[in-house]
Amino acid sequence: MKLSVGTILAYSLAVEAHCIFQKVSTNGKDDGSLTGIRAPSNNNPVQDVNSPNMACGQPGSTSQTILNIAPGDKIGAWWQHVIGGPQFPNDPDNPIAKSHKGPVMAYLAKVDNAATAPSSGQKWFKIWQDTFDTSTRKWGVANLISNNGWVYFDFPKCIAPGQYLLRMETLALHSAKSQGGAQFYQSCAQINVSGSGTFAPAQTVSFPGAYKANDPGILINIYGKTGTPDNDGKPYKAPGPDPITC
Ligand SMILES: [Cu+2]
Repeated sequence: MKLSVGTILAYSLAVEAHCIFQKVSTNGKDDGSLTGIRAPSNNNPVQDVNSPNMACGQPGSTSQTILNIAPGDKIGAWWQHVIGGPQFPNDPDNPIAKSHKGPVMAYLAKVDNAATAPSSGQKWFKIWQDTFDTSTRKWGVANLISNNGWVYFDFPKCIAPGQYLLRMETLALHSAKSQGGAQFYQSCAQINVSGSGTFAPAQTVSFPGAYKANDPGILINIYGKTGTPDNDGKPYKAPGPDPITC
């Protein structure tokens, strides 16, 4: 097997260059570090799609806070290399190593009490994703990096009021050509949705369960013919269901 320089570089950079979703903003207002968030305490990815940690990451920080969100709000989710931000001044791997390419996704699960509901056993539906732009050949993660770790999306207007877990996931595919090589980074935010939406998902998925180790969006060589991580400019289908439409 011939390895490209890009592939070798990606493997060697992969060791500690991970990330954690750790903060939400609502309409530009920062909700504070780990406020209303269930986040892992270290930045190691989940690599076993059958792990219970596929839901909200490895158990780490907990919060009693439930964040208030209204349908249509502009939601920000903040990813950094370690809890709190860069690992050290001028950390080149903050918010995540540039070798890491892949989609960023958001899911919701309806719960009775977002502060106490277990992360496992929930019924999830996807509300947003930033996957791969075939025209610019840019991955969702590249947009996260250029926004200093922030990803933004509009909270769907149709979501029904009540409490939810908001699962934010970054999937890094730089080592995904071997089964078990894809890196999943997810945490969950505890939210309360106001308003008068009426959306009820026709289909939901489980974590673990939604993804298979050999899904084409998970077991994939993104380096293509030239050894650059651009999927040869071909469309990329992220794992899991399509995002809902309101
Ligand atoms: Cu990593």
